Amino acid sequence: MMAGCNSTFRLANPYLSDKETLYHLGISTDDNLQQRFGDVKYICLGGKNKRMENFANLLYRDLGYPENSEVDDASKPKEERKLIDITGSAGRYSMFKVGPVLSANHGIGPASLSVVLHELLKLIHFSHCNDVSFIRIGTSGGLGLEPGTVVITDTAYNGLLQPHHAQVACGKEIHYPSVTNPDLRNGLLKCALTVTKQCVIGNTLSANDFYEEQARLDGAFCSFSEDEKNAFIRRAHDEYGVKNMEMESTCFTAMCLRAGVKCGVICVALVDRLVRDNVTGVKGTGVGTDNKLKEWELLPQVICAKYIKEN
Ligand code: R2B
Ligand code: URA
Repeated sequence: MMAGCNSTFRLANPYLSDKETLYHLGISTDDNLQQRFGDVKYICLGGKNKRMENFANLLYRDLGYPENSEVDDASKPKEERKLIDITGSAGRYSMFKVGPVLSANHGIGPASLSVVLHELLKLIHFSHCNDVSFIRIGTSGGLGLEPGTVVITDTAYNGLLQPHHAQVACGKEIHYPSVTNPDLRNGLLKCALTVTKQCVIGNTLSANDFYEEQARLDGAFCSFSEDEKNAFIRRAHDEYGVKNMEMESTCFTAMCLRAGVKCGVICVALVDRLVRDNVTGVKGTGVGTDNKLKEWELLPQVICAKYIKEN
């Protein structure tokens, strides 16, 4: 379990063999992993497959169409090559390789995220990568922030406002710390401030669901009053320094820390949860400016691409 700057990344699991299938990624150890992925330095993850495909295309252009990308036809002129989805027929996630970067989606919540993260960590283990950083670029609900504000996570708190990820294994719960890497988060902040003034570092509440655990009144069920909701969100903000809420950062940071890889989380806030529940800027909701969502979703991508280019 170590990943020093110049040492090859190794997972400590003694049960791993030399022959493994990364089932949900549609890859196995027979697929020339070291040759194809040994140069990977960044693994960028976000919820939606389309967003991560767009991010890969943005990066492909920004990095000047690097040769060590996985494309449809390397005999075509660079600008005409199309990035391919490496996960092929597995059908669960999408993943693209652009130079030293993998861009993949993780779906919604820790269950979906943890599956892809296990397999990505195994991928960099079998590929003998070194010095890999993991960055989540996502969306969130802000607390006391203008929609469109970028939040870079310091510590991730679970829905009970505890600063750890609770992993259940063999009927027992084990708590793992859930903090981002200080150098990575400060580097992301520095970069973000060159893109937008609306950017903060803060703690993130990472819930197991979008509705009740994020204290929304507008789910199919609601077990609390509006006063209880407001008191909870206020407490998270005032006592725990929570700036945003999403659904993956405790699991993400905890798994990265356990593996010994650097991690950062950069999310845009789509709604101020001190004001309302429903996400603003979405066509048809009548709240905020229609179609702002696309513009806001681009912010973490642009910042992350810039960070990668400059580091
Ligand atoms: C943010 O947005 C998703 C829910 O809409 C979830 O994946 C998250 O963390
Ligand atoms: N994603 C979340 O998990 N919560 C929000 O409020 C917005 C996006």
